[in-house]
Amino acid sequence: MSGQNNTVYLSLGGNLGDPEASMAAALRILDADADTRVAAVSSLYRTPPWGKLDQPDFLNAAAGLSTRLSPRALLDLCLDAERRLKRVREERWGPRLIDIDILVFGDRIIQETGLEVPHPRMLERAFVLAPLAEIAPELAIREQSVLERLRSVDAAGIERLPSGRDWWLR
Ligand code: A4P
Ligand code: MG
Repeated sequence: MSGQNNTVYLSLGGNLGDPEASMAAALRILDADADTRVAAVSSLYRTPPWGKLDQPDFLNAAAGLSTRLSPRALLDLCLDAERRLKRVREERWGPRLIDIDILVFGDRIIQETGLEVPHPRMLERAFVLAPLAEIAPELAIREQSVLERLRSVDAAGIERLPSGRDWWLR
């Protein structure tokens, strides 16, 4: 498919197995798609569990892509990458090997079954906003920049790891 190029931001996370390796593999799968290029990746962040508290800490990261895929085709690619990396989809907000969420897709607002963009819970989640602020601090979502939004949520316990931004290529 060859539509227009769009800038997309993703959130990646996991807290089972080797989340760094799973997230790196996922980004390489996306980058290998002929219509998609990984343009920016944040450092890795260690984050306390959100939602369901009695589970291990997560590793989280954000990525910026340039893609000609439609939102639905990109979602399918992400879900396919998750499946290939054997994510077990069990309890909501529970432990996982890898989770990929589409945060923002150009300036589109999408409210379909199985695809909501901007991601409805991203603005409440410091584990999403902290990595995203590293690569897109000025990105506006509902008329507020990611950095401003990050300053208004509880980011206690979130730690930026000294991974640099090339960890997914190693
Ligand atoms: N879906 C709809 N919109 C989207 C979108 N924008 N991007 C649909 C991706 N998927 C989207 O996804 C289930 C379905 O949502 C997909 O098949 C797709 O059709 P999901 O990720 O299992 O669940 P969810 O409903 O998206 O829930 P949500 O709010 O993303 O919560 P999760 O993913 O269950 O939460 N704590 C820390 N510190 N770090 C984390 O990464 N992650 C979770 C997982 C909980 N706590 C965490 C973390
Ligand atoms: Mg999710």
